[in-house]
Order: sequence, then structure tokens, then C-alpha cells
Amino acid sequence: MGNTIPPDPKATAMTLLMDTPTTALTTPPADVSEWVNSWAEILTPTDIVWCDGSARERNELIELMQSTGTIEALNPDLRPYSFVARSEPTDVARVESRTFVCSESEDDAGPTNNWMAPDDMRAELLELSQGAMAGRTMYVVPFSMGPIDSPMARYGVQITDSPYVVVSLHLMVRVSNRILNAISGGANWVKCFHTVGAPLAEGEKDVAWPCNDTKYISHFPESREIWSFGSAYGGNALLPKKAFALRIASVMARDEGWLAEHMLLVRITSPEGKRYHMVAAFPSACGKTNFAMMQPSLPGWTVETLGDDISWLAVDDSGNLRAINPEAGFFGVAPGTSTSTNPVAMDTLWGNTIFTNVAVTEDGDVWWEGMSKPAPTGLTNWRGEAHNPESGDPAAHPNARFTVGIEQCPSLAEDWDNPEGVVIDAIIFGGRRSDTVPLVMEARDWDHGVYLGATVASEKTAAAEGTVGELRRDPFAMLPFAGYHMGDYMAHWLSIGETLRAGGKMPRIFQVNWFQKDDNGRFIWPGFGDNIRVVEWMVKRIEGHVGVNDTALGLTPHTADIDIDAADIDEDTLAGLLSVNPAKASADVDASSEFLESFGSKLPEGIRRQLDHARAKLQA
Ligand code: OXD
Ligand code: MN
Repeated sequence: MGNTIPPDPKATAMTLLMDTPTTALTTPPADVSEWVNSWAEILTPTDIVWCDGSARERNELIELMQSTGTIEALNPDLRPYSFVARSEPTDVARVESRTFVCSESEDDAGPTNNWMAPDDMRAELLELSQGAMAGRTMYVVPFSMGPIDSPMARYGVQITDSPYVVVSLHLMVRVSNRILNAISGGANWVKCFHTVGAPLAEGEKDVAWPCNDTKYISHFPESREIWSFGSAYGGNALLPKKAFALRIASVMARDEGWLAEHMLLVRITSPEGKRYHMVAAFPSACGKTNFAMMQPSLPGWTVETLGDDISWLAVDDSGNLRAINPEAGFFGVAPGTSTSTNPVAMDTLWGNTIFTNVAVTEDGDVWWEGMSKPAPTGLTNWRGEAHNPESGDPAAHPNARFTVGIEQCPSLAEDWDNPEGVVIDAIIFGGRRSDTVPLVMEARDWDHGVYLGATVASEKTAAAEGTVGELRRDPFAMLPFAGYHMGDYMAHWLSIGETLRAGGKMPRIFQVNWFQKDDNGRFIWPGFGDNIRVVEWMVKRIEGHVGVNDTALGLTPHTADIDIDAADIDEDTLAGLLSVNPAKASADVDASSEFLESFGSKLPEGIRRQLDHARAKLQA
């Protein structure tokens, strides 16, 4: 598959298609300056650079990083304006064991978060941070989550000593000194402090990927602050994404009556030209980016991308649930992405992309497991060494990533930047389950939908440290990202249902599972572009065209209502994928119950009622 967007022939260095316009900065807001200066006193950087988000700034940082070996240019004929970064082998994923929610009360963090008293955490990090930026530059990066000036947008400023982080933020979020002007005008902002924690002594040569063995990703929900120490990788360091747009934003959302969710956002258009907007929550590395860029296999259907990882949802004045994507780029999992699984992503990555921990081909292009078979010979692996196929080790790290601006995505909706967002028709929850959970179910009503979200479980992936494949409960796909007590989180979702019931359009809630396996461990459902077949069924439900079976787990389709014409699956197999096995369902309800009961008195009555209903149905 060729590149659909030709590179700009006039460009001489990395040129983004989206370049946030900047305005001349007069004086930075006093409170931001004060905050920057107080950190500078502790961190003792060599200098301080106020970033403006411009292409000039990005190109200078790219040159700097090439000179220090942090990034290497790929072959410009094959992958223009694109670079590869190789992290330290100890800094390759989000470190959930070192991620803390430091609310004033431990009870507010709840049993699913690590907690430390805010004063203790501050003391510990202040000590570690003394002189932590010595020999380095401190960058001050103002950014907006959501279209600048949108009522749903929220602002932040990240200080960091990592040029890799600054350039990644340029690609992923709206970096602009216009935000400082908005802050001067009184807008609230989230304080994001980040250091790689690797000071340089006088004359000491830097390493390609500075970081520290000691890591802390700490959140202070009450003061809307993030303090991140020791890592330069992904969600640990790119603070606007997981730390702000999910953990801190979920607390803002609780306090202000909206939702901050780990959800992709898409527009589906039917052959009749009718549009539907859907959000879908799946745990990390379970196919959100693939869904967001789906090329439907059913004729006449289109999917337009609005976001691939995070959605902010709020009930509007008419009582409808509206969503925006607060980000402006993708930080996607590379392995498994190919011209057959996700051709749109492959096109998006034609150039202007930072790749991290991928393999590099002999001719200077990128490669990762799943891109092609067999693997090309002469690969350089993610550690920068000659790849030995006999070793059994992957050439790319399983959590290798691409960082790219959203405007390069060929399936991007034209109005993706609309400050009003879009009205949501359906909410989808999903996990990676080899069995037990059917291909698709609909919730009986909002509260049952919240229960489906609350009981999502998924087999672990490489996106976080831990054992790949192990089943873990991951409510709303937010286990690592909810900034407060998960029981209160469920209650908040139930309360949004009450607001929605008072007027407007009630979105339908569904649960999907693309990942059931046969006895040989092979995926049964063809997935990817064929997932439109399941989406089509959802649309038929929304339109009231088809009926359902009322099972203990939820409302399942009649087999004949899912169009498998020209798909690589037969009707009996589909019937199997849609069926609920009573013994497995019963064991799953028990496991859900055990997990939910761990929230004790914080478990909302509305969720307990759903558990009772499921048990009663199983016994009937
Ligand atoms: C991500 C994640 O990076 O969920 O999006 O880990
Ligand atoms: Mn994610």
C-alpha cells in the first residue's frame, strides 16, 4: 500500500500538516512563572526555554536529539521526516506499580490505586529532585486538551528536561503559547512537572535515553498536579495523556459532572447516509486504534476517525451526551499494525513520525512483528543490535510505539476539531477474553450498561509491566487511569444516567469481545474490518429493527441478524460466538462479584442490584 499523502516537496525538515498557530508571548502569566521559577530553584537546570509549539522549535529539538543520539533519522526516501528512538530496556512501558494517586484521604484513592500521603510524596520527590536537571535545559510546554477555546477544553503546562517529550507533545496535543495568554486571562491550568531524573555533572557526556531506576508517577488530585520522576516513556512522561486527560481529568469530571474516559471516538455512516457517533473503551493494546481507523468490509459503510484513545463526555444543554477527543495525535502500539490489519494507520505513518523501540530494516525503514511475513533479513532490533531471528526474541519491543499528528490520518473526520464535539449514540465496552464473553451484547438499560463497564475483564498486554495473558478486572478499561475510588467512579456513571434520563437522547450501551479463541488458540472472529458487522447490528438495535435474547449476561443477537455474507465465518461458528455458556457465565459473575465486593460500602446499590439480577437469571 502506497502513501496516500505525499510529503511536502518544499519541506526541509520535519513538517507537520497540523501546525498550531502561535502568537507572540508578551509576559508569561505570573502564576505560571512563579511555579516554573520555584521548580527551577530545586532542579537547577542550565537554562529555561518557554516553548511555543512552532515548527521551528520542533526542528531545532530534532537536530539536538540527533546530535545526542536520542533519535536517528530513517531513510528520507522511505519514511520522510521520521525518526527512531530507542529507550533504555528498563524504561519500556507504563509502570503501574510506581503510579500513585496522592489524594488527601487514602479512601479517595480506593483499593485499585497506589496511595501515599501527599505531604510524604512531595517530601520524597523534592528530595529526589534536588539538582535533578543539572546540566540540562528545562522546557516549559503550554498545551490544551481539546480545541483551544472549546468549553470542553482544559489547559495545562508541563515542565520537562526531555526534548523527546517536547517533540512528542508537539505531535500528540495542541502545544501553543496561546494557552499562556488564556491562562493570563484567568483560565485554570494543570501543573505537570516531569524530569527524567538524570542530572549531568560538569563536562559529563549524555546518554541517548536518560532516565532513572527510581520512578514515580504521582498525581495530586485536589491541587490538580502531576509530579513524574525518572521515566521518559509514554504515559509515564507524556503527562497530558494518561496522567492529565484520564487521572486528573476523571477527578475534574467527577467534581464538574462529566466523564473522562479511555475511549476511542468514531463516526459511522450507514449506506443510507445516516450518521452515528460511538465511543468504545478497551484496555491498552486491545485494538482501539484499529477500531478508530476501521475500513469496513460491508459495502456502503464508512468509519471516520475522531479519536483513538481518550474521550471527554459531557451532557449538553439539550440533555444529550457529547464527546470530544482531547488529544491531537496518536501514540499507538506498532506491533500487529499492518496493511491488512490497519491500512489507515500504515498510511498515517508515511512520514513525520517518531517511532520508539521498533526494529529498523537494512535500508533504513521501520519494521515490527506482524507488519510482514517472513521478517526481513538484516534487521536492527529495538536495542540497536543486529537481530538474531534464531533467538526467539522479537525484533521490535512488544510495546513499541508510533507518535504522529492526527491530521495525517486519511480517515480523519473533517470536523474532528469542532469545539462542540459530537452527540453520542452508543457506548461500547470490551476486553480481551478467550471465552465466556459473547461477541456482542446490549445492556438492558443505562444501569446495566454501567454494570457491563464495571465488570470488564481483560487478558493483560505489553502496554504495562506485568505478565502478558493474565486475566485482570479492568472496569471501564480505567483500572490504571481512574484518579479516584473506583466505587465512587461507578456511582458517578450511574448519576450521569440520571441526568440523561431527565431529557435528551439516551445512548445505548454494548459490550463486545473480538478475542474468543478456538481449542487451538486461534482467534475465531475475523475482526478488524469485519467488526463493522457487529456495528451494523448495533445500528439495527438503535433503529429498533431487530430483537434479542435476554440472557443472564445481557441482550444477545439472534444469529441471523448479524450479516456474515462474504465473511470468513459460518453460521454455526457465529452462533457459538454469540452463545452464553451457563457454567462459564456463572463463574464470571462470581469473579465479578468478588471484585466488586472489594469496594465494600462504596459499591453502589445500583451495581449490587445488577449482580443480584444476573445471579437470579442464572438460577432461573
Ligand atoms: C496507551 C495505553 O498508551 O493505554 O494508550 O497504555
Ligand atoms: Mn490507552
